[in-house]
Amino acid sequence: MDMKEKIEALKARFNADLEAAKNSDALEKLRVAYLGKKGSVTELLKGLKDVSGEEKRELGQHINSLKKQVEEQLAGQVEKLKAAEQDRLIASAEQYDVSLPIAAPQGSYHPITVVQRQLEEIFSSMGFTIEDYPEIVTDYECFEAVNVPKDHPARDMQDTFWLDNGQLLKTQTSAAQNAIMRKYGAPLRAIFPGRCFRNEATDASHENTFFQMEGMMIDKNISISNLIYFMKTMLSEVFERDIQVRLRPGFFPFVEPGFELDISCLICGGEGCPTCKHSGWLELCPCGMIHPNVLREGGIDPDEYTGFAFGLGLTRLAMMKYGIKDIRDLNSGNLKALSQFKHE
Ligand code: FA5
Repeated sequence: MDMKEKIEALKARFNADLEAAKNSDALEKLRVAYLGKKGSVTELLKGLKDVSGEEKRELGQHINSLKKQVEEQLAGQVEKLKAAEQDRLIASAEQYDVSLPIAAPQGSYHPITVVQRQLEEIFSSMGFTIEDYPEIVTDYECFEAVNVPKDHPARDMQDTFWLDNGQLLKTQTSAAQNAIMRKYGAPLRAIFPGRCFRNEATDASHENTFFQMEGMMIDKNISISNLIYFMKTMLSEVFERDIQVRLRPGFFPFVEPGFELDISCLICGGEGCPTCKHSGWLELCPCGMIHPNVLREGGIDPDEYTGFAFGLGLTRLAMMKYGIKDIRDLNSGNLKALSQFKHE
């Protein structure tokens, strides 16, 4: 067989081989068999060295055009296979309708959030601003600025969690009083809800992590009557009914005089239960007239201004409003318990 016949035979064989190659592995083998170092086309080109003159030029052209044809056909076939593979993947992909409505269960706000928002609305309608404050504070903010010097026995009532740098997790929202007085000066009306932390032995009404909402009103001639009016308005709006309240003397170093405002336990109707420690009453909102030392430390002249402050137990208020018997359910993250209190 002369060279020309060999070229034609190779062409025919390649076409048949290409027809038979059904995947990319087979195509790669074909490429090596024809165009590789020892491939058939490469061998033909090598054979040209034994041919001379005009015939060499003519055969060279034939072999090169065969080489080009092999390269192009192989590349074309690779593309075809890729497209077919894509079509196959698309056809086998899971089909879904993006316009279908999703029937996922709807969540709801936590009972404490609901009560907090309700209180924020009540107090902002009475001209109070709503303030945010950090949970990690200094000893000065939490105690000294509110008339609880180092070594004061009142500190024993509020053991907390201390950081290595001397800061602490705030035990009471009163920790923000000083900064807010310094921020606004007098007159001022502000509420500041926040999470508080105490090293507590937990029970049905005590958690180590709970919410309070502090409020302050400072102006000329503010008296206990103003305090009682705001407390009554707030409670009647929250509970949307008459509830029994009692005010008794209470000691807090940052108020003088100080009171404990208790509400009749709504879990047992005042009969006595574990939530109210069988007393029929629940401590809800300590309050009082701001101590002159606290006003002075906040940059406000106590001879010119007076004010009241209160520290509402927001978590306990939520318990009373929704009849939650055990405070520990609120932080449990237990959806079975919490989803009973569905709210928009
Ligand atoms: C205080 O924290 C004062 N800072 C409140 C205050 C502010 C008084 C301004 C006067 C003027 P007390 O430790 O009693 O006070 O806490 C206030 C309320 O927070 C309590 O009545 C109670 O409702 C709630 N509370 C306190 N400790 C816990 C606890 N461990 N778990 C749940 N609620 C708590």
